[in-house]
Amino acid sequence: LKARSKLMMISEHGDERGYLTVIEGNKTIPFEIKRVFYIYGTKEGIRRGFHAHYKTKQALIALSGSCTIHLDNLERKDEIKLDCPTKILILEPNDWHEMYDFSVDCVLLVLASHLYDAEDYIRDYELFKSLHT
Ligand code: T46
Repeated sequence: LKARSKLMMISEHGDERGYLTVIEGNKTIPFEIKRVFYIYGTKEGIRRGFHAHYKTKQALIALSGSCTIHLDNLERKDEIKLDCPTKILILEPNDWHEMYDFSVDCVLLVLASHLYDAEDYIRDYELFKSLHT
């Protein structure tokens, strides 16, 4: 059975000063965090991603603004809107993903389980299908 990407809500610490939200590796999210990157200043109408991974697990959070994530694990397709900093998408490597509908103020934070490795990307949908069927 394929691991399913899932949406999680995490709690926030709020007081009269505002809010603070924390993510701990192997605790809040189910992997150790080896790499952090963020996507911002995305131009209107842009769609990014178009790949799956061999092993990298990721956690996606829209720290500001919003965007939508298209997921496809060949058994099902989902569209997930990330629009608040306490909503986390745990993205499994076996999900083909595309990100779109970025608001101009969107800052998409990504926490990854592995260091960057171009060889970990499956960028050909036909190859993705053949590996997963
Ligand atoms: C993913 C989605 C959610 C690096 O040099 N190191 C890195 O760690 C990353 C993530 C990217 N790059 C370079 C590779 C490209 O020249 O930055 C450039 C843009 O990366 P890419 O075209 O892969 O960006 P997206 O938005 O298509 O995908 C990214 C992640 O790469 C990917 O793992 O799952 O965000």
